[in-house]
Amino acid sequence: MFENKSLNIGIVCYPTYGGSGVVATELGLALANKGHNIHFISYRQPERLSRQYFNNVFVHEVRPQNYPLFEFPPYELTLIGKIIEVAKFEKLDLLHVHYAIPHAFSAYNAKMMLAEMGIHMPIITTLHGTDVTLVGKDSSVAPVVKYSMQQSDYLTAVSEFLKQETYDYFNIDKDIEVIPNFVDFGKFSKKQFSHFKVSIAPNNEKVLVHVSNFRKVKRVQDVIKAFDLISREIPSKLILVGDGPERSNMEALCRELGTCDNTRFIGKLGAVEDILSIADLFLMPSETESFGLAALEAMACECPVISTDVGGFPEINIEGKTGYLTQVGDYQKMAELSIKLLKNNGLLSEFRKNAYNRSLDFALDKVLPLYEGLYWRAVEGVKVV
Ligand code: GMT
Repeated sequence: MFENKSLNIGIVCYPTYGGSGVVATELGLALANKGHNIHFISYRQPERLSRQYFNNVFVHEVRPQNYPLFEFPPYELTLIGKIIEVAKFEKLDLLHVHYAIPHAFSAYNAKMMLAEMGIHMPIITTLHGTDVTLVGKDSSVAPVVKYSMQQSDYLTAVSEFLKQETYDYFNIDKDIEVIPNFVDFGKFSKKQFSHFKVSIAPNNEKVLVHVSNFRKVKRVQDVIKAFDLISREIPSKLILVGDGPERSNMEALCRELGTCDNTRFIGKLGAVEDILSIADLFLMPSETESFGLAALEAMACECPVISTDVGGFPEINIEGKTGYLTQVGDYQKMAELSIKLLKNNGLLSEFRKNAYNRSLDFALDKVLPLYEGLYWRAVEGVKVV
């Protein structure tokens, strides 16, 4: 019905290396590929946009004012101002905000001010995780988060877990649609990198990988402790991708355990898929995880996952098929299961295949129409199937 029409879509997001920032950016690029005009609004150019030029993708930076009076420059105010400017002059049809704090609140205020100017702008808020499960629960912001969610025209969550968690904690009276995160197989698929594998694992050691932003919630210490046990049984290498507040502590732990020679901290590598292509196992011991996009990307590269059994993990990682689910903090179990899998090449190949097949359920071309359908409903007030 609307196949030949394009929309002017505003996307408010964090410009981060992983998580909601990446989902927002990849979604915007996929929509741009389909002919929509995409306007990113963020405090910096989103990481994944710096690689290529797109004719119909625009970035609008939010620069909070600095004034000696402001110990904390008022980001939300500047964001509201920027949303109004972009909506008005770029004739946005809708605004999609990723991560509720403070984006949903700023979007609603902008919407109200635009209404006074006779401009209607529907708002879609996508909840990603810590905006509900961690930061959003803080009593200093919880009422504002709840209010902003209520005021959004449409609310989506990236997993059934997150939807339920939002209802349980915030007790909101609003429909939440689950639209899962997705994987772009054009980018994430197993590539032949034998030269690369040789340089990382010259003696054909097994390669274990972890990717995260090294926040406490990721429990990177469990990866390092599990690897210590695994490497005593199986010749193996550990690659840690990403960076963040816990990085120094984790390097110290490696030194303490004596595993540094077999461990590489490679920082915020852009081409994560290169590392995933040579990985035998992906470890993700998070304390909570609404979805676990990094695990899905590993599975798309035919890499099984051992994760915790919390949050949205069981919705992607199928116990005993695509990997295993362990209790939070049980790094011994994580090590035991890793050893079992890595010692049995037949089982490992079967898990690799299962992981890939499962990841197909989250292919970009399956998920993108769900967002597009929602956009048309928001704009036209009709249901598109
Ligand atoms: O994991 C983080 O700390 C970053 C966070 C974010 O919002 O950027 O990630 C959340 O959103 C991702 C994309 O939807 C999910 O894959 C992550 O599971 C989720 N993180 C948590 O729930 C801890």
